[in-house]
Amino acid sequence: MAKEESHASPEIQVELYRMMQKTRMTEDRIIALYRQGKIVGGVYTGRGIEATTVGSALALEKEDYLYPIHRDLGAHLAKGQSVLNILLQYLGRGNSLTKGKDSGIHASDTSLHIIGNISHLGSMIPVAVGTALSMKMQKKKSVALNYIGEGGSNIGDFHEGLNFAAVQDLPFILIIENNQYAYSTPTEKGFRAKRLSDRAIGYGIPGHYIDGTDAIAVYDTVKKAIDRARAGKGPTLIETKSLRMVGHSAHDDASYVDKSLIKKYERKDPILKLEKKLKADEILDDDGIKKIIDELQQEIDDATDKAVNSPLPEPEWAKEGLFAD
Ligand SMILES: Cc1ncc(C[n+]2csc(CCOP(=O)(O)OP(=O)(O)O)c2C)c(N)n1
Repeated sequence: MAKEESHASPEIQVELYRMMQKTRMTEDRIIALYRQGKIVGGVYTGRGIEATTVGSALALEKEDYLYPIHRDLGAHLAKGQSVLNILLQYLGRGNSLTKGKDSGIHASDTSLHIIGNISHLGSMIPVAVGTALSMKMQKKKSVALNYIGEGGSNIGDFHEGLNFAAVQDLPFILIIENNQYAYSTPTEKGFRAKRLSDRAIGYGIPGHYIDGTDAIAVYDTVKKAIDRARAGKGPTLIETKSLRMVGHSAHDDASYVDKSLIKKYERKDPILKLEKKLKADEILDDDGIKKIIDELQQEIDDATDKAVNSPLPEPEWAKEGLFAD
């Protein structure tokens, strides 16, 4: 069968590369701030899954809704969030998105149509499906894109949310980030299915299993699912296979992960993979790559200075903004 033509123009490929670098460099800065004792709370990073988070969120339009989870910094950035807002949030500053009330990237930004997650895995699936229902009822063309880990995909909300989205033909896309470990639990202890994307058959919707380290494959598959959703044809389930290259969070050394598996995935690094392709296709050369990295470094350094020097919230703010008006 002939390979379908990619939606990822050279400009989009460069943007995928830039956003993945931005994600990794920002996470490296967050880890440094954590080790300096400046960040309290968990730091859950997505090293190794950037192609999934960036490749998917970059396929969305401004009016679409993003429902990222704990490891999806790349999705926040690709949907337009600034490095400054992310650092303010991690540092718990008074001018951060949650005004210091929540940690990590548990943060919404309705101006960007980003709805942050709460800790409880799976709980955001029915919420995102609710947004998709609202879009359908209002006859709007926006879609809702949501993520879940392979571990989180065993939660009951996964079934209820996806089944409802399927029977209602809702514009909903669910990505299962299969990064092979749910904290320290390997996939063979989590499910018997060969592929989690096969669960789509049970809901009567399309399911795709793709390489989660290939940003272009992710972008194209999500674009296809978006087109289907906008055409009123309903949801799509996508499983992206990658490896969480670091511990569950910054306090975890991942000593339970087989070293040969890490070595194997180091060779599949999503950033290096795309860099190689861009060079081979003469879309970017070493100078172009250096320019991207230098500009990102400057942006991250400036944002760090600003965020570290921003004030903490006032104690009395703790009671504010807890309930909807
Ligand atoms: C319902 C629920 N159970 C347990 C947790 C604690 N917890 C947070 S992340 C995590 C691992 C989740 O693994 P997975 O869903 O595969 O996502 P990953 O962290 O690998 O990206 C666990 C157990 C939680 N937040 N919510």
